[in-house]
Amino acid sequence: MSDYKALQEAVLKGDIKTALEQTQKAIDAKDVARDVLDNGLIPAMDEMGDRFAKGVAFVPQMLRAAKTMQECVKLLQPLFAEGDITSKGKVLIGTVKGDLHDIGKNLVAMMLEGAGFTIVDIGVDVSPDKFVEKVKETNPDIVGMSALLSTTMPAMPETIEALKTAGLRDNIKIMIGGAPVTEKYATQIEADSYASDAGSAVAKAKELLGIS
Ligand code: B1M
Repeated sequence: MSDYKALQEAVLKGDIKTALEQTQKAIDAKDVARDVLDNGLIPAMDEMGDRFAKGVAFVPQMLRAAKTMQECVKLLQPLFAEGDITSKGKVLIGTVKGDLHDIGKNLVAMMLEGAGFTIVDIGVDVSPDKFVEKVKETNPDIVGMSALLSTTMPAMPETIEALKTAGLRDNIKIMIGGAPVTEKYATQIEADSYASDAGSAVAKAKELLGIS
C-alpha cells in the first residue's frame, strides 16, 4: 500500500500536478482504487472541511482542493468498473436545490456506472420540478439525491412530495445520501434507501432492485 500523506498534502494545497503524480504512483503500485479514495483523497477533503470550519481555510482553497480531487478521480475512474457491462437498471441522480457540492454525487454515479447501472446525471442545484421533469423524460428505476448542506436537506422531502404529486413516486425507488444525511432521516422522509458512501450506494441500489 502506498503512503498517502503526499497525496493528501497535494490535495490540500491544490497542487494538481503532484496529486496526479501520487495517484498514478498508487495505480502503478496496484493499489485498489477504493484505498486511494478512502485513505488519500477523502481524508484530505475532510481535513479541508475542518480547516474551513475553524476559519483557517476559505472557499477558494476548498474549490482548489475540490478541483484537484476531481482530476485524481478521473484518473481512477477506469479502475472502478466491475466488468459486467449489462445494464442493471437506470439511476437518475442529482444534487438537490440550493446545493452545489458534486464530488460525492459524481463518485456515487461513477461507481454505480462501473457496477453496470445506466446513469442519468442531472447535475447540481436541481429543483423538485426538474427532478419530476427528468423522471418523466428518462423513466429511471432509482432516483438518487445528494445533499451536503444541512440547509439543503429539506429539498429532499420537497422533491419526494413533488414526485408524489406528479403520480411518479410508486414507479421508482428513492435513494439519498451526503455527509449530513442519515439513515434515520431517510426513514423520516420515506425515502427507500440511504447510503453513507459510494461503495454502499452500489450495494443498496442492487438491493433496491433485487439483484445480486
Ligand atoms: Co462546502 N461545505 N460549502 N464547498 N464543502 C462542506 C459540506 C462543509 C461540511 C464544510 C465545513 O463547514 N466543515 C459545510 C457544510 C456545513 C453543513 O451544512 N453541515 C460547507 C459549507 C458551509 C459550504 C458553503 C456554504 C461555504 C460558503 O460559501 N460560505 C458553500 C455552499 C455552496 C452551495 O452548495 N450552495 C460551500 C461551497 C463549497 C465549494 C463549492 C467551495 C466546494 C464544492 C466543490 C464541488 O463539490 N464541486 C466545497 C467543498 C469541497 C466542501 C468540503 C470541504 C468537501 C466536500 C467533498 O467533496 N467531500 C466539505 C467538508 C466535508 O465534507 N468534510 C464542505 C468529499 C466527498 C467524496 O464526500 O460529498 O460527503 P461527500 O460524498 C460521499 C458521501 O457523503 C456519499 O458518498 C460520497 C462518496 O463516498 N454520498 C452519497 C454523497 N452523495 C450521495 C448520494 C447517495 C449516496 C451516497 O445516493 C444518491
